[in-house]
Amino acid sequence: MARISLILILFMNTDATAQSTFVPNYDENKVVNYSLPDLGDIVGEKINNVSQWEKAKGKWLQIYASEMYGIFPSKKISVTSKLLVQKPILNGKAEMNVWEVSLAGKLKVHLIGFIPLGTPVKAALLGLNFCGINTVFMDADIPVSSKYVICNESPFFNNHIANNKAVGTQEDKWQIEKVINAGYASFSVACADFEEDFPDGYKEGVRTILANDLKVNPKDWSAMSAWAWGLSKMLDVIKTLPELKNTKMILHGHSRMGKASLWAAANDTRFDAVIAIQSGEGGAALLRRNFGEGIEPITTRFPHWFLPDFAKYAGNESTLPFDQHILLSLIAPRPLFVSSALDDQWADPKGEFLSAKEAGVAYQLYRKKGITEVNMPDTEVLVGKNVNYYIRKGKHEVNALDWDYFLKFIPKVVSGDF
Ligand code: GTR
Repeated sequence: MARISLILILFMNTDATAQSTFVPNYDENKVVNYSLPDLGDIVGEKINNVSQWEKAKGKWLQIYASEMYGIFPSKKISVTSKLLVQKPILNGKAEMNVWEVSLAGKLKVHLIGFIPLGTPVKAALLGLNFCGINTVFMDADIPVSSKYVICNESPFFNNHIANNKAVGTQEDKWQIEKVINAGYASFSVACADFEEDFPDGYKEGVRTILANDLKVNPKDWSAMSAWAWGLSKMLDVIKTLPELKNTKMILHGHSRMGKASLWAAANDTRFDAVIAIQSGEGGAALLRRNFGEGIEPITTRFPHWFLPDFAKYAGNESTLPFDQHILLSLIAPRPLFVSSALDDQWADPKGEFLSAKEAGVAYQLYRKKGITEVNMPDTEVLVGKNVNYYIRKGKHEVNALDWDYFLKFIPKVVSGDF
């Protein structure tokens, strides 16, 4: 196990900004006993109904903002868009659009949207991508990002900057054709357009450029909040498209983007559902479980993802006012899908399952069912009602099989029939 841990640490540190000496635990017998905060802890009373919970929700959001993710700005700014590319794709089954979106007239981001043609759009998906919009689909007309992106594989990227060859390199993760065939639109934006993913990234991102417009000090929020807030701004644009006005909007995100998606949906109730894929530590997984990644390595390697002060909970997880089942509860009663991968023990699949299961308490307040299974399901068995959970064999990635499961969930989001 020690050797596996060492290999894992070395592997996981490939995109690290600082080295952590942390040794992850992968032994279920060594998980400490913990008790989880109750939904009502924040208001000092037992929550018995939706109106009590709706009041407590605001307080939980505040405490997440002050202790972990930082502020999710609420001040309205101007969001305008200009269409740069519009063309039919996939033999006319869909239309590809690329917009240049201007935030407060100061910061430009690129949003790509694939919209089914000749059929009403059943639902729309939105997700942050890691490496630029041209990586999600193979089409040379998609602008190439000039930002520092997370990918760095040669010959597609040099020093984390994409070149023309990067086009379509992440298309397996997005499965645009599968999504279009199912009747859904798919939108994507690069996290780097809001903040590049390194500690000083905030200096040229929304936190700095829009500090006066949003009336928030850059230090009072984090990269995670910047990405989550960026999703909300993209929703402002999508909501102006006539063919999408009344469709359900489903957020999805993998790993660090899964964390950002959960935080976005907790704050912005216009998102009708969330698919959090292997979101792990700082996402769906319980923070109190000392299994896989912990607060120490995540805050050492990625100090910009959360408020600096969040690091004080490393080794002191029991003093956290919340745990991540509360974050998931903040999404109730909207449908939620938590997905894991067996070889992705770093993200603590069991911690993701237990958190999703515990969030069911909030769903019950709305007379919605969560996960009734006591134990983790076998691989490739979808469990739960309004909260779904699934784990598949294999590694930390999003693949075609994952999408098959997401495409079982989305029709239920559309019909409300769980
Ligand atoms: C890892 C990090 C995880 C996860 C992952 C990813 O290095 O430790 O929390 O976010 O990156 O985003 O792929």
